[in-house]
Amino acid sequence: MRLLLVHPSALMYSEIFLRLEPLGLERVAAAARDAGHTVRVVDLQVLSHKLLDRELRSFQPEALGISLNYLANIPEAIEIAHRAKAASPGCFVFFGGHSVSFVGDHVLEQAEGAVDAIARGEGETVVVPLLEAVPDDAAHTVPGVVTAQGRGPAPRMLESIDSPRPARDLMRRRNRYFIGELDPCASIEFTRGCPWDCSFCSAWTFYGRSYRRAAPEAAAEEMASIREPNVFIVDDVAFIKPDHGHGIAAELERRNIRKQYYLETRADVLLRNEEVFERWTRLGLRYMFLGMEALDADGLDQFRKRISPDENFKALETARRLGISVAINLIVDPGWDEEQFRLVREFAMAVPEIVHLTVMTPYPGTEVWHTESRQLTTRDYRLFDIQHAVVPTRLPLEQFYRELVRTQAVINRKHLGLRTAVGALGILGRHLARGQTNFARMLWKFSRVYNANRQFSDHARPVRYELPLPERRTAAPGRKELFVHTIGRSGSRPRAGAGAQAPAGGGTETPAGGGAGVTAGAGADPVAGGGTSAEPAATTGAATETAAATGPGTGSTTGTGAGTGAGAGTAAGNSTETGAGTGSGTGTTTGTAAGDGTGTGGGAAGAGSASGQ
Ligand code: B12
Ligand code: SF4
Repeated sequence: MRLLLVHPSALMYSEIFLRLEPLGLERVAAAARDAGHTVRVVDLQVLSHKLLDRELRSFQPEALGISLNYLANIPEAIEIAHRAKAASPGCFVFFGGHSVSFVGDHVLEQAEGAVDAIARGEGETVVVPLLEAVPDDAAHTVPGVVTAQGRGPAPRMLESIDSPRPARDLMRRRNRYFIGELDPCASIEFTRGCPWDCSFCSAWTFYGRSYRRAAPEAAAEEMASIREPNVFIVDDVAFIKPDHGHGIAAELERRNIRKQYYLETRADVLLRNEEVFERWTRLGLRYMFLGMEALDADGLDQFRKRISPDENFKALETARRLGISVAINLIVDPGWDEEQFRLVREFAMAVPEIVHLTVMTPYPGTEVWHTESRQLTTRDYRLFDIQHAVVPTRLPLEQFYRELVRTQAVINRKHLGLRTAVGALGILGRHLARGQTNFARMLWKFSRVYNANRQFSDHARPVRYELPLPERRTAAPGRKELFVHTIGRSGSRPRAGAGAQAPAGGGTETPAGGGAGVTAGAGADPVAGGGTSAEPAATTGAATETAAATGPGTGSTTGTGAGTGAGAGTAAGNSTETGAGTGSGTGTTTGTAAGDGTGTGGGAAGAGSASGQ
């Protein structure tokens, strides 16, 4: 089949700081191509809508797949779907990706027939069965697929993220992908999923709280195949498991691969695994993004970051010592007043790091989507880009944006101040000499992109496509209700011996176990690989939460195991938590740990269970 895959245009942020290759779409493209389909990709971050229209006419795709990791791109994608149907009425149009997986039914309705199917969850496992089902009009029977006729079984997860390798060769104008001064820049994935459970984030809910790792040899082979001198590591939290970080480093050293790297991680992971990061600086690690989110303990607790301000600040010192440039993210609450903005400006000026601000936004698929008590002031998809306020602001909206932009401008001036500008000129010269203009454009674009009037007037645009309304809850919904992937990998059965415990509520959690399971055979713990660990579950709170899993399952990446696991704990707050899991099966590369929890106040009660293979 002729398949055209499209990534929508860049959003606000990407106009200025970064624009990166759509790795997920490239992997979907690779899976389809490996199965014999003829595949083309158009990335509208770097190519024009005109070119897309030409491609629709000349390639005459039989199927069109659009990537929707970002809610804000949904209106654009629906419009492309309408254009595609007009250009070739027989073309089967489907959407896939992170965000659309949470609002699939709704988007189908809004598209009024222009979209035939939504593929929820990971694209590599769904694309081929979906294309095969199209001629028989059986798309609605495929796992993960939702159509107007009905929905297939739960989406399937990849056995191993080692393959398919992204079809980078299908991308045009790769030189336009960059992040800051890493220009041009490719992307790579070492791990998939996040074991934490921050309340504002959907990274963990999408993958059902699972966590998978690429084999170090496969990761290094892929790195060797990348032409760009700079690489962005897309993992939500890089180097959670030190053995994995060291393993890939060793393979890169063996192959003598040197590039410059940018990654995202957590402060506690940096502190715990400093030696891994130190080793990576020798391989070229230059930049790091730390989602600090809040400066105070209350804010961190509210987001369930499970970290303390002290750890955050210590991590900054560690990064400075290692010579890694850090960008920090802070979440701006729409309830902030002038004083709170002033405090952030003061902080931003006092530290050498780059400070990014994002506006607290309840997203479908997150806990805050259900629990945020403030009503949405808009349901315009385009404003859900974490640069706009979508719940009431304490300051008048216009003034809120003025404070936000003023704060961003102060931070920006700090980095484009005289000293930095002189430094930047050197970098600029080198980039321009190689014909790379992304970094140069970034330097001039700030005031056009970050503009209070522009942001305010965005709210007055006519709205055609709107988000569904959240179902209001008084307590956080059960975890599994939020998950896109719930049953583990393809054809999986309940996993051996994992009394997996989903951390919830305040307190400390000490999971330990040996059933076959999460990546390296840990019973349940999201962060430690070897079967035992102690992981702080939250920074404050009186609750204590314990979990234990036992079982004779082997924990290696290829082992088999069977066993039973049980976790039980009591929380001294308002909660009790118990977990139990039984099962048998084969542990391959990963397992899925999932816990049910409904919480009241500072705690949670629920059944921890684990599924996988
Ligand atoms: C890397 C990343 C980026 C990169 C690269 C983006 C790009 N061009 O692809 C950068 C840094 C640029 C970025 C920017 C932003 N990001 Co971002 N990003 C991520 C991150 C960490 C990983 C994405 C990734 O590459 N994963 C690896 C690949 C292999 O997986 P994947 O892309 O999800 O693709 C798989 C499936 O989604 C699916 N799939 C994807 N496309 C398609 C298409 C079809 C047809 C099908 C069938 C399937 C399918 O199959 C793929 C393979 O399994 C995710 C978090 C996460 N874990 O998903 C956040 C995430 C997607 N980003 C988020 C946000 C908010 C943003 C920003 C808006 C704000 C910001 N944080 O700066 C900007 C705007 C981006 C833009 N479009 O302009 C949110 C999305 C929220 C939402 N509901 O809209 C996420 C979920 C993070 C979070 N904590 O909540 N991001
Ligand atoms: S640690 Fe990061 S990726 Fe993981 S749940 Fe929290 S915010 Fe999301």
